[in-house]
Amino acid sequence: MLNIDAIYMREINMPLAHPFETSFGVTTSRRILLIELKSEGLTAWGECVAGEHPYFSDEMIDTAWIITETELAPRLLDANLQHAGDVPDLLKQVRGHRMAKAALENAVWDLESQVKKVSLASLLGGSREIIPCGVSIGIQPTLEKVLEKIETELNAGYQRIKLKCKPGWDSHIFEAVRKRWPDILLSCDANSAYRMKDFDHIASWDQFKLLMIEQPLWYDDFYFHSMLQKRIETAICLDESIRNRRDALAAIDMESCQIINIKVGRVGGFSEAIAVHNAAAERGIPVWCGGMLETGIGRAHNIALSSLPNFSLPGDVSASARYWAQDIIEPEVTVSKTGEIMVPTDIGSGYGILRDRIEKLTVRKQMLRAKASVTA
Ligand code: OSB
Ligand code: MG
Repeated sequence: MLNIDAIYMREINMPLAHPFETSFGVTTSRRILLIELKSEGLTAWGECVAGEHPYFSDEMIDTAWIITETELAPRLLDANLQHAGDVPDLLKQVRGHRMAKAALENAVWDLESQVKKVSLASLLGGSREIIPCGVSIGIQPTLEKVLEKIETELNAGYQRIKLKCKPGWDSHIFEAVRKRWPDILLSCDANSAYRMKDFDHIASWDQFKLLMIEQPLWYDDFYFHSMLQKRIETAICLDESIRNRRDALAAIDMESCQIINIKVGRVGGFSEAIAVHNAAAERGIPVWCGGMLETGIGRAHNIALSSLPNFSLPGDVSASARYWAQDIIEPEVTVSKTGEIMVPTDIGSGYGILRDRIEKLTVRKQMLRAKASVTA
């Protein structure tokens, strides 16, 4: 039913409209691996969210490229797939490389939604018609600049402001923001920049009434986050630590977090993202959809995922124009004055792909075909 005739791998290079700084570094331009599946006249797309460097995760675009080319794509091309949900089983012999796997699996979900003539959101089990949106604001050169950025995003309607933080860029920023906006939904994301010696310091942020503190400690930790959570009132949200459903169960059971950020690439694809979503929902833990500076292809997939019922907090899924001078989809993703994105109801992802523009941005390309496919 889902026979893949060919897989095109492409690297595109796209400069960001604004540099994005986190506790692990600055990104000014993205190198992105796109997956294009060809199946019986249909075309489906996936985006790999692995970064330029292995800083957020141990994957990067170059490892994703080689593992896709040599291990993952051949398995997909040889398979007799009935359902996109069968992809994880097909790829499970390969350990890790979840972002590379997700790009392929998500493209198969896109394909299946086209074959079944339903929206991607409904195929995933989504029910929301609109999704609430927040923004992630990188570390800025000055306090004035961060206040300016927040003002712009609040005026645009965004419902939640998340500030990237690190030692030296934290309390005085939160204090200034809270002084000016006492009541906004405000959170922070440390991307693992703190250690046990910082527990008292982090506890002092309770006064700022943050909605959550995202991934304050080690990227692979549950135990010390649970120790920290016992010491503070503010909810901890885990991002990097949650690789799959079992991690979510462990983190919830150990009380390492009260909120989970779901990134479809980080957990290895839509199947696992849905599993994490469901595990959290059954245990009363709210989730929200994280972002990885995606182009419109990954962004459209994030929107579809965010339509599932337990995505009850505003996500990091925001307008195309915040990232790109021009996106590679049409229409671009826009956010309403009330900080919401309409979930498309059209067949597939609901966005058109600007193929000519992608072609212009392409710096390398590779076509892979099924071994069994015989050309007459
Ligand atoms: O930790 O959420 C993160 C971007 C790159 C890597 C990690 C993260 C982020 C963001 C940006 O916070 C979210 C976005 O796409 O706007
Ligand atoms: Mg994060």
